[in-house]
Amino acid sequence: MGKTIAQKIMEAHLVSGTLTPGSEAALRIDQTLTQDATGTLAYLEFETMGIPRVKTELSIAYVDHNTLQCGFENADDHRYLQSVAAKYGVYFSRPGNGICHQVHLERFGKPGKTLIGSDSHTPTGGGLGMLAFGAGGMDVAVAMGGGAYYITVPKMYKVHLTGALRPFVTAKDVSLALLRILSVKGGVGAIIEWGGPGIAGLTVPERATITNMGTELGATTSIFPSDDVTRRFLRAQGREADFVPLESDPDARYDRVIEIDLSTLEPLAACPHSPDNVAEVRTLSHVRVDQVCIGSCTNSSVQDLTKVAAILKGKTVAPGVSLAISPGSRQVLTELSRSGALADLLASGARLLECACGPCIGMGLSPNSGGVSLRTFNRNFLGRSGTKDAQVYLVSPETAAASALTGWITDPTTLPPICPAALPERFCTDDSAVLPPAEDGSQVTVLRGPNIRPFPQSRPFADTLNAQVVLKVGDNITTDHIMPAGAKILPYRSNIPHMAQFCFQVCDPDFPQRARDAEEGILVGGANYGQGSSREHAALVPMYLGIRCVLAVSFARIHAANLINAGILPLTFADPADYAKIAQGHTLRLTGIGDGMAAGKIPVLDVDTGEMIPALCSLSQRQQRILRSGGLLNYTREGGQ
Ligand code: MIC
Ligand code: SF4
Repeated sequence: MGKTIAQKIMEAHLVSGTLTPGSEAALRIDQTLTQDATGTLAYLEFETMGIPRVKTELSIAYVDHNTLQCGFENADDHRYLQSVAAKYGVYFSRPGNGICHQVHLERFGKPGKTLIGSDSHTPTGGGLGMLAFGAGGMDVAVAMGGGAYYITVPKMYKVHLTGALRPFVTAKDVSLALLRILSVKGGVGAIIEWGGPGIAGLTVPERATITNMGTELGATTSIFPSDDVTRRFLRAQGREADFVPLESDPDARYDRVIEIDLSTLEPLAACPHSPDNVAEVRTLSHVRVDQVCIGSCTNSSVQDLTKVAAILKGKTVAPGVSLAISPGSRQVLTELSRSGALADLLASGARLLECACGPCIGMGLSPNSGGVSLRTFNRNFLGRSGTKDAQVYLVSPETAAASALTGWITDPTTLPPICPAALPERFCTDDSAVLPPAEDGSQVTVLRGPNIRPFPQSRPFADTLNAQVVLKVGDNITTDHIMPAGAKILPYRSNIPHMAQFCFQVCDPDFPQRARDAEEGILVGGANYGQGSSREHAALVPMYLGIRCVLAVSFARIHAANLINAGILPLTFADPADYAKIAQGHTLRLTGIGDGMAAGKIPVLDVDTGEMIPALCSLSQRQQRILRSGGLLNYTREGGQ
């Protein structure tokens, strides 16, 4: 039988297991990336493994999230990352060099290779034909040490593109069109391969916008073939030698095929507060705009910002709008300044921000109270911007620029044609902001600031658990609900005790105290619990607060893995209707946990109602062993593979 692109790459990297969908496979990982907000924990975890040097082909530590430095914490973390990278054989991308996914695409990604990154948007590399997964920091630490990455083998979906995009309709609109079809849960358990004649007209940065936003579908990852377009991109980056062709076999089988005719698409927007709440931009023309932010790992390439500059050229931003632009990388900023596009952006009244995540993760630029913010980013979860009552819409750079000029949400297809500056045949490829590791790491001292606190200890599971439901939440709870980010909290990513006071702040500010008082607790959640970020803090902090089990209707992939790694038992309702039967404050009794994990079902008694609630756990043998040890770190220390 023919194979899909992902199946070919998985087969070439298979360490153990089989590629049957639903079974567990262990994959050899060629490259890893970390960013600073998740990287500190990943390297602390790596250090506990006692391995002198990383064993991957390439490991790189980026600094792009916590660059505001309002106190000593971030700067200390940067120093820690730089020193730990130098010691253990990891390249270090300095703050200001750009957003991890953008820089990795430009300078390091290679078709056919495997990549895991401690950031959920690592699938951006799929735009280049990489098999790239977002993962928790512990999984990245294990991969750096030469260990395999374990995945539940996904189903295969194909999106078949025909036709071509009309002017001012973009890759972002393609992503939003798919989110409208599939929703934020629709990609769970699947790898999405993009193909069909329509892909020939999409550049690598456009493909990367699409694979980046595949994360919002809950997909395991997304991937494009590696073709002439890929080769041209790599040539322009001075890396043609990294090109290998990759395509699926003509008789490859897919579990689902979705057809999209690009020529029928129009500009779309994701309305508050979910990326799948999609509407046509033309239907939103009554919405007045306060802020426009252009950038993030989704839409900050030279191509994106050159088009924005062409729309803004010779015009000025509406008086009621604050327009902020964060280029994705130093390369992007350099190219904009070379072509003159930067001058056009500045002349329009745009505010230029650092090449970093910035407003996307609430690091500055929070909107005004009740403000409407148009963002070219990938997430508009409640409160993520830093202003809880802000209304955040996700749009393309073209829609963002058109709206910045009028002060209202504006369909860019109503604009006159533009002539953006031509894209360079050869990009400026100055890697001086990427520091190579020390040749002899034993001479390097790791520098730790006072904000780096010891890692919380999880406990092995007993056979019975008797604990209170300390919080019950609904569907699509994101990791931004569980462990919010933003300028006030992000500096404490290496300080779990400090972060604990903000856990579930958006849902219930009393949760941390209640959980502490209960000593051991259970969380009850709806469908798609833990969607969004890969931050393992969303598992480690609840673990620190005594949470032993999460009983939900269903889980997002990376978060379920992070719960297991943290020693928290993820259970699903055998009958989703039982979700309604359990109330916050009830006591649940789980018995026969050891045998139950092996059998895939654990009986749960609601002590308050006397009712049995059958619960399921689909855990591989390795995951059962991890939970019995009380988490991945304990398991690895005990010699587990
Ligand atoms: C995000 O976009 O939510 C983040 C911030 O990049 C996270 C990582 C983190 O929480 O540090 C992600 O996507 O994984
Ligand atoms: Fe950074 Fe935003 Fe991309 Fe996350 S989604 S990596 S915060 S730019």
